[in-house]
Amino acid sequence: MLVLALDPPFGSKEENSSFIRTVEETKDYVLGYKIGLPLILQEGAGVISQVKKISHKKVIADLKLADIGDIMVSTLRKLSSFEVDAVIAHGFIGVDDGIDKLVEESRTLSIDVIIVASMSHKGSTRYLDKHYEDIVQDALNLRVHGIVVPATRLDIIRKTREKVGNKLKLYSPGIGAQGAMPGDAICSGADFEIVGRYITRSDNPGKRAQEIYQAQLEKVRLCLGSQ
Ligand code: BMP
Repeated sequence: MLVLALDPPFGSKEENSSFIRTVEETKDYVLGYKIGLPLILQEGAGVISQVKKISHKKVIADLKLADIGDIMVSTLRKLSSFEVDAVIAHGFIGVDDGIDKLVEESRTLSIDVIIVASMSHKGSTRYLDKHYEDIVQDALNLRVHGIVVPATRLDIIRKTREKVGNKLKLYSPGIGAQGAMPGDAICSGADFEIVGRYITRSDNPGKRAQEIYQAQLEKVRLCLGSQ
């Protein structure tokens, strides 16, 4: 249920740490890792296969792809050499000659595509959320693996789950540093909660990840019990 966003820096200000230690200490509590531009720019793209090798968990490359189809295909091919399991792409760029090409190539390379439908920051309401329903429909039509919906706005998660049934996996960021509580997104219909700084900036990331995992389990037990 927990995906750890590996964004640097690691550890608190007092105690600087490394992504390696964070992965080693958290791998028993997470289902996978999300690696974005900050860590790739810091360590190089080889960090993707390195995290996979240390953790034996799924790795999602979060480059929020938002280009013409051919260029996203070229990026995807490069990422495949680092054994990435999934990539995150923006849905707002549209399907024709865009996401359709990415999805077609992803099938050849056996890489999952996760499409951003709505984001966790406030600004998402200004443009992105106005097209959120169309983006979800595109994701359904393309039969991609999943979409990103915000843990900071649980009504969107509920609405999305109602619409997509079990056809898409829902990934929800916004827990901890952005204010959402562990377990609430899952109780609203998400499959995975993405947590970053609340764990990565802790001096004891393993303990933090375990606490979040336990909090998720408790909350889910309560919400499933009340159904
Ligand atoms: P944190 O828990 O530290 O706020 O990190 C959240 C992670 O999820 C970051 O890696 C961020 O890029 C990502 N994310 C997000 O916060 N909101 C979104 O809508 C989409 C994201 O990918």
